Amino acid sequence: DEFTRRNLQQLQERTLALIKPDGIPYMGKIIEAICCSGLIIKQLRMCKLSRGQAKDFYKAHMDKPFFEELANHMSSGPCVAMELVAEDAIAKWRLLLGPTSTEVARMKAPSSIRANFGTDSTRNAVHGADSYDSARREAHFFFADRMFAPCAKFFNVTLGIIK
Ligand code: IDP
Repeated sequence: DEFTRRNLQQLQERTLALIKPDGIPYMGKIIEAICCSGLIIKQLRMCKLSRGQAKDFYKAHMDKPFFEELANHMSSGPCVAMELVAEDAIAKWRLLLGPTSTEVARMKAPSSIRANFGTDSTRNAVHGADSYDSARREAHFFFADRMFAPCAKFFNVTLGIIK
């Protein structure tokens, strides 16, 4: 019935997580924090974004004063993209990563990933989709070729450059 369907859907909510170039030195600790929090890594892929791809990923911020700096940062080194699955995965991952600004994160969420591994407002170690629609768009951005990969049966770990 509808109730069961909704619950099953919620149990399997998916989100997109990204370790940004400045977070790469801490990727082991970040992945450990993800695994300890009850989020399941369904897919994981390391890639280096071009400047164009970084701008496309963050196109919602095109008009912001920090857009160029953000695109430069996101294309300055490799990223690790992960598709995470859990009940309430979107909210769970946003809570674990913490507020956007590292300074605010250190004050308000001292145990968050950004508080621990961020540097400033741009270099804040990780990204998380903030809604169902952005989760879907961003998962497609990094895993377009694997959107219908079976869950739980096998886990896809790919090392490569997205085309
Ligand atoms: P979020 O990553 O916490 O969702 P958004 O407002 O969506 O925050 O911003 C996207 C990214 O743009 C941030 O993660 C950060 O890297 C960068 N950014 C956001 N606000 C600022 C700012 O005021 N100065 C510099 N960079 C910023």
